[in-house]
Amino acid sequence: MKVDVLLGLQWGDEGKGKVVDVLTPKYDLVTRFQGGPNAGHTLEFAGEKYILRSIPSGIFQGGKMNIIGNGVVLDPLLFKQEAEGLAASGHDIRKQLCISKKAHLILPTHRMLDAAYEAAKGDAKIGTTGKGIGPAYTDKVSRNGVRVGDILNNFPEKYAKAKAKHETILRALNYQYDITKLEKEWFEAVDYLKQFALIDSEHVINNLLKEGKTVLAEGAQGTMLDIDFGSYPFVTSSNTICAGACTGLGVAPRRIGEVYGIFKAYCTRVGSGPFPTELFDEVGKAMSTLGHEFGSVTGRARRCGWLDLVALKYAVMINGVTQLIMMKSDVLDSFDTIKACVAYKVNGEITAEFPYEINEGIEPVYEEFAGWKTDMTQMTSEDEFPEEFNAYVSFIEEQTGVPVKIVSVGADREQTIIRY
Ligand code: 2SA
Ligand code: MG
Repeated sequence: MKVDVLLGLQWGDEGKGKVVDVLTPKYDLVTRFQGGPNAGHTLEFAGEKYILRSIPSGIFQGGKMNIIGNGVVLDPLLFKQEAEGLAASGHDIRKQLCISKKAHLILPTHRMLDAAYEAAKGDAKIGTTGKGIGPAYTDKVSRNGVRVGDILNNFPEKYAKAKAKHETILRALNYQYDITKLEKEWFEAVDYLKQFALIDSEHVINNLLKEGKTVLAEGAQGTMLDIDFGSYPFVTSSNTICAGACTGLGVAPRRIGEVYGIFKAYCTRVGSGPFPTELFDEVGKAMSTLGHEFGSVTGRARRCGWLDLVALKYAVMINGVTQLIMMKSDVLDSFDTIKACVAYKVNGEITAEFPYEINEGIEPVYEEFAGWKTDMTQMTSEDEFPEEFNAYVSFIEEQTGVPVKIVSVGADREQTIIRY
């Protein structure tokens, strides 16, 4: 069997959590392959709202197995809080969730380093989530990391060694901090982690595939935040693209099946960095208000703008997307006109190819569409879709060369329409 991959095609917050939750009934196993508690996947069903950060979104589906893969960076404390929160609402996940021994740990000092590096950047801040993601991946790549499997033996020694290195850097940056309380709670959380199955996940996943089981890999953040292909340096520190599922789980490229690409009918971005179609007017404000565009983890207001097809086509290419999933079109239900960026004007020249660098000089070139001006939130079939809406969707399909298979018209699990 194959691993199907579900990814965000924009700057994150496309609504991946909701879609994984809708798709999981089809899969035997749901996995996370990169990122960490910088993610905030929101799921709403049966009148309840849950936000997942490190735990895969398949956790609510009838006792299915979920795996946190080797490509993830895990903060035991935030993980414990997340798991305990779920337990308090009646979801004991201990039997369902396994964690790769090769996943790297986020130490308390990683969070301090994240803050210290951001402070040192002054005006050039990335606007990170402050969860220690960058420093944890830095240690992984520089071969100084501590892994989940390390908690099983000689852990205090390994921890002390890593911490000492961090302290040297923090001192050099003249960063003041006190982690006494945080460290104590963090160590309690490391103990808590031992209740879970800590596994060699690459073997488990490949064996399940051999047995004919189906696997879904759930991406976090989005393609435009990818460490290689995103708007560097305003990116996260992992490969958020499809290839990241291979390295972050230990599955071969030929094992990848469907690639579901999720995008919003418009665009949002949190944190700093270029955003060519960003709107600073009433239209942008309307998107923000109607779409409740605030970060699910940090609560930060998301910047809003029109759909950027230059970036979307790039994301489709890099990921080999086979099916598109359009989210939050209901936010545009009342708009008179809808726009989509089809090219950039760079120094007077028009290009439809995503450039090396996006800077302030870039001007989006728009195609305009008549708004559908219809409340679509109660629709249950594509037969009910207004003509204007179909025109917008068809245009996206033409531009990207990929069918839009699912349209989401509201936050609830039920408000999801599968097309043809
Ligand atoms: P980091 O913390 O090192 O990964 O930050 C680097 C950049 O990546 C962006 N980033 C995100 N952007 C959108 N959503 C993210 N997850 C949370 C969510 C965000 C939140 O899903 O709601 O709650 O604010 C996410 N994670 C990282 C970040 O803004 C930086 O630009
Ligand atoms: Mg999110």
